[in-house]
Amino acid sequence: MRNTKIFSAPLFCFCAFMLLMVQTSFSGGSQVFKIEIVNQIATGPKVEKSGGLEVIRVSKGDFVKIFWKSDQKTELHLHGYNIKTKLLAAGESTMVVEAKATGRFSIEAHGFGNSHKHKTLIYLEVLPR
Ligand SMILES: [Cu+2]
Repeated sequence: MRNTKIFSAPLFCFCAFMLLMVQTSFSGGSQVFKIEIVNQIATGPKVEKSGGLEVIRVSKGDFVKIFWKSDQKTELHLHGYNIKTKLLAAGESTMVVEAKATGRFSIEAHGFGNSHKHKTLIYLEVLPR
């Protein structure tokens, strides 16, 4: 019984902190995208085509979750935000972005398989509210 008292205070603090975090990060909308990369081409529902490449379009303040799936091993790099996500062949990964900065940011593959060539796959476009 003594142990429960010791653990309840930090747990309460942690929960209160998480609740605060969730509230602040959800000040915008919550956006979920599922992107599949096949033969080094990224597509998915809810993406738009602009300037020859697909675009993930969100608004400033949005909490963006991108679920990635790829047929080849690669490392994704969201420029500007500088977020990197590793993907295994036939694997899935999640990229989480708090869309604080507006603009168009390229999401590059830093090599596919054993190649190290960089290739822009898709853009993240953050529009002002
Ligand atoms: Cu890069």
